[in-house]
Amino acid sequence: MTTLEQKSKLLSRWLRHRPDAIGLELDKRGWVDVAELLLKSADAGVVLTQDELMQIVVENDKQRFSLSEDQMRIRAAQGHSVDVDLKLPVKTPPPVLFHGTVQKFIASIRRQGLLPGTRRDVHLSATKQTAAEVGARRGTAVVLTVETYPLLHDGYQFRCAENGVWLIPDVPPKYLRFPDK
Ligand code: HQG
Repeated sequence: MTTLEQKSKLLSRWLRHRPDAIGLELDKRGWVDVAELLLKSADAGVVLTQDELMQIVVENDKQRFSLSEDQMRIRAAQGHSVDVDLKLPVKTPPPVLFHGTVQKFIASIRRQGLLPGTRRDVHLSATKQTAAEVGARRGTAVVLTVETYPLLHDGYQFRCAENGVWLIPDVPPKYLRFPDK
């Protein structure tokens, strides 16, 4: 049996990275029809009811999924590797944001700055705590500080996903503050 948590992880995978795994096509803003998603999921052997889907959307710890206003379509709020443009509005960030990572990436980040890797954007967190949790997925977290004013001053644009994750295409090293030790 597939648990609700497993179904939620599959949804993340399909809506961010591998829609093709169940024959889905995201539109250019990342949306799919809920009805089509439920059908294709069942065809792929994962029975997901409308109620379960709504429960996943509402209860998801990081609010990873967004529903359209009419609730007919769903998309991942952020974290895509597939080519979508969510058209999130540009937004002024708080003066300081944080990025959680691990020591083994630090030398490379000092050289290249923060790069999005396989995702479409670099993810920044509004609190140190959240950044520490993001870093801790990979080991002992190292939290970098990003002063946003110099980036804004130099023309960088920030967007904020519906779940509060801040997105920026990249952050060159000169805008990053590394922990002392
Ligand atoms: C690192 C999770 C070497 C970067 C989280 C990170 C987040 C570099 C990794 C969301 C680098 C990319 C995103 C450079 C960045 N050289 N390494 N120049 N620039 N990195 O998973 O930010 O559970 O794509 O520090 O909570 O860790 O999936 O990004 O360690 O919100 O919903 O390269 O994923 O949310 O890793 O995490 P990721 P992330 P979900």
